[in-house]
Amino acid sequence: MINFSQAIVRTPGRSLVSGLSGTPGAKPVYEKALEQHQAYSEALQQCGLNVTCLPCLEEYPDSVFVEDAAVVFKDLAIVTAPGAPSRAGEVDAISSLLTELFPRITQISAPGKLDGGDVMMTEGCCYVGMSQRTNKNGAEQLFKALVDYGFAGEVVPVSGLLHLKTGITWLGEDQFIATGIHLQQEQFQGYKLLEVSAEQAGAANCIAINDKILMAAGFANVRRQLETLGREIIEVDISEFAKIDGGLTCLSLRF
Ligand code: CIR
Repeated sequence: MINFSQAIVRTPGRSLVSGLSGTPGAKPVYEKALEQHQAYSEALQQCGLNVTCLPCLEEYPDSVFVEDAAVVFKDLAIVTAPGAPSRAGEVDAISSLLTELFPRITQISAPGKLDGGDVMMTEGCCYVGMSQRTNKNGAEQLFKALVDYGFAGEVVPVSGLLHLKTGITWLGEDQFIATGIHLQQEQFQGYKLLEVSAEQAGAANCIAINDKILMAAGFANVRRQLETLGREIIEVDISEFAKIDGGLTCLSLRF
């Protein structure tokens, strides 16, 4: 079981419609995104989390994806160095809250680049995706920061998807849910992999919290498979965020 008690989210601004997207012309409908964001926060509360909601930042269209700006674990917050130039300033906007909440704080610095969406932490291992947004130097800085916490560090190739956790997420113990190249990667053989087809790839980004699993709405086949794990499944509609490549994990920091 993955135990958390707190989450941080950020209200989307109207500028969300100009968020970075791999799909040309994809534009979230702002009012719908606001409703979905509210429902997402409520789902986190339903999982037992106390949710802190930060105000929107119109100058950063992608700032609703708070997961990319920091990695948090126990008493440590690591402020990242987002790989997209338009997102670089998001880290300053979250640092002061992190300083209040976490006794230890550190920062990934140039030439390191790291998006939180590329960081998947399991019980003893911190996997970092080598996506377009994250580089080896960024991963090494993160591994160094986590050494005191007993984590092994491993880099994982990412291809065809935005971040590592777009394609694979940890559901606790020896269970992952994955799609695409992650199904074949050597690192994950020997674990239980719940297989998601390329057509359903949006379902590979789940959040296991306490005794529940949050999944993106609209993937009935994957839901049936998840149900076999014996945990309560909560579906959350994030269609507006998915238009600009956002998944469930990227909308919050959980600790
Ligand atoms: C971006 O391209 O940066 C945003 N439009 C989506 C970020 C999604 N973040 C994540 O998966 N961790």
